[in-house]
Amino acid sequence: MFSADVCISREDEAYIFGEVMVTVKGQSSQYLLRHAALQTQKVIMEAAISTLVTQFKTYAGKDGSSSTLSKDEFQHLVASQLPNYVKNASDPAVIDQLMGSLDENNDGELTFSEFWQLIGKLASKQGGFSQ
Ligand SMILES: [Ca+2]
Ligand SMILES: [Ca+2]
Repeated sequence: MFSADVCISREDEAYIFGEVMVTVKGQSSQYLLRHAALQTQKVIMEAAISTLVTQFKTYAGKDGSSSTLSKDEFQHLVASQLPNYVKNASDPAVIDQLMGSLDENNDGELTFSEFWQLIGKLASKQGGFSQ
């Protein structure tokens, strides 16, 4: 038999503090609890945004303008970072078509906001949201 009693003693923005009394086969053990509070959700999202920006800059910095993605840079980013979401990224026709659909001003380079549309589309698809 297993039972657990949780007693919350204090919580702040980042953590919930308390004690957990776990009883297994009549033997009780007490543990101090320090559990990340709801804040965790926000931190995970911030980390995701930071990753997107960092990766964009890394790939955009390889040639030409360091703040935009050339077709080559875009192809490398998609092939290595989004292999399960964008199939056949090694096919130049797939990259041409995808890049064309994102490059709003048709200058052959993707700014972060042009690139961001792809993330939005992939995220909507992943979540099953209508577009
Ligand atoms: Ca570039
Ligand atoms: Ca552009």
